[in-house]
Amino acid sequence: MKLHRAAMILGFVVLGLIWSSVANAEQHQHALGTTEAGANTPMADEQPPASTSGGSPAVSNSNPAASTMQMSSHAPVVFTLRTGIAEGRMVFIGDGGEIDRKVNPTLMVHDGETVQINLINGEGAQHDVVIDQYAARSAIVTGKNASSTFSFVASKVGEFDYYCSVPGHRQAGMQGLLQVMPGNRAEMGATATDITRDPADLPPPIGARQPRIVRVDLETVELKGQLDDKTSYTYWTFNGKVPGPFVRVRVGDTVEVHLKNPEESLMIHSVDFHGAIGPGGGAEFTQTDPGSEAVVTFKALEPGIFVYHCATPSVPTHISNGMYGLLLVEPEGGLPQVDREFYVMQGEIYTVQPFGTPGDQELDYEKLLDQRPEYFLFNGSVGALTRTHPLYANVGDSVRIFFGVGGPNFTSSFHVIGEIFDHAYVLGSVTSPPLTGVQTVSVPPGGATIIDFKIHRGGRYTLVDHALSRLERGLVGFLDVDGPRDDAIMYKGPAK
Ligand SMILES: [Cu+2]
Repeated sequence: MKLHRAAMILGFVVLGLIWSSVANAEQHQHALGTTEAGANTPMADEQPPASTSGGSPAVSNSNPAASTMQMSSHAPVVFTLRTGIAEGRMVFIGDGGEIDRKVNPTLMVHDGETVQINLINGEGAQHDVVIDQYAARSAIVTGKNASSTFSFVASKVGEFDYYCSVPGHRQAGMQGLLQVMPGNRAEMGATATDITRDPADLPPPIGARQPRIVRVDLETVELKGQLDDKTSYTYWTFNGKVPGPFVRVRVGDTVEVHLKNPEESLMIHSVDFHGAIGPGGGAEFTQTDPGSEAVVTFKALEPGIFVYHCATPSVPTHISNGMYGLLLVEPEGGLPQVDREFYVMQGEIYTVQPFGTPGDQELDYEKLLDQRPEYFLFNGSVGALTRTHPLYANVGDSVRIFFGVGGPNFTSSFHVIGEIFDHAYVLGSVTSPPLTGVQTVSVPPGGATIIDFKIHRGGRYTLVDHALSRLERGLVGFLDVDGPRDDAIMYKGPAK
């Protein structure tokens, strides 16, 4: 009996591993597909650019990304950047096509397209071009007219910096934007908005300062948002994103909350701060009609990480639709410093149609009452933390995740595959010492935690709720770590 159960559990773990390696392979194609031609070798200096603007490049055949991706039938989108001086600054200058002669041009592509960037050295100093979030980079071009070409698949929607990584050059002006737009070129015009909160979107630590009055502006925005690639849903949000803004104060602060409900709203909304002491956590004073605004002020008496949410009946409907966020009340002096902080929240969505159905979806109130969600989500949508906003870090970084559950109903068994939490502030308490060496933390709906860990090696780490069936309903995130992928802690093969 016991053995049978163990076998079942093992089966699940193996399935999970298979899944994550499949996901890994899929998501790593852009990294593996990053190819470099031309180079910093003296020989390459004498070669002409692999391809100047616009022409059909020869590299696509040798590009593993192009041969394996579904977009392989499409020719890559080619940009040529020439290094140079403009207005006394070091810059990239567009060469040919729509970016011709533009200084640090914005490179606009669509999700899933293969992007090829040619770099030509225009004045002779050493340069390269790097896009961190795609782990994509050219070789360093040394000497005038030296060139390098690389390509990658634009598999993440958003705006990403490209820049020269030679020390000082980015600061001197060698920086521009790669803009990856959702949808492919042919079928644009979807009206759904990206409602996902970037997990890197949170205010910096407060640290040591005196208590003061902090104003918080919340707007209750109802909007049609992208639930999945081809699926939209009418979200109710704080400030247009899920979760709502990360509110950061210190113990002793006076928090003045302005809750504005726009004219266009259909519903009354409110806010209940779990970090506030008083009627309804503020909800009694903030029930707000469309077109009105309410103000409530509370003293942040207790440090900790706290959920806030809309508390207008039916409350689970408002929460499920996206109305939740985190409030961090820092203890005096702040939390121990880390290199990077992230903001992640988990929630459920209950649609009439099954998970994965394309088109505009509606709330199924029966399923909500029965606690039978179709979607489990990090930061509001399927792919929020894999396709749109994966977490990024470098080897050696210490990473902190503020993790909360909006719910409304399901406890999360939060886990990062391949890591152990060095510290876990269980149940969101920062006045008790954190636990050390924790694999998985249990976070209830309306609860939150803080975990941190140091990263020893590069690669991809996967954020999950270890109730892994939920992974098949959208609940997964990636932490991509740049840096060496091997160390003495784990390696393939026998002990050395
Ligand atoms: Cu509401």
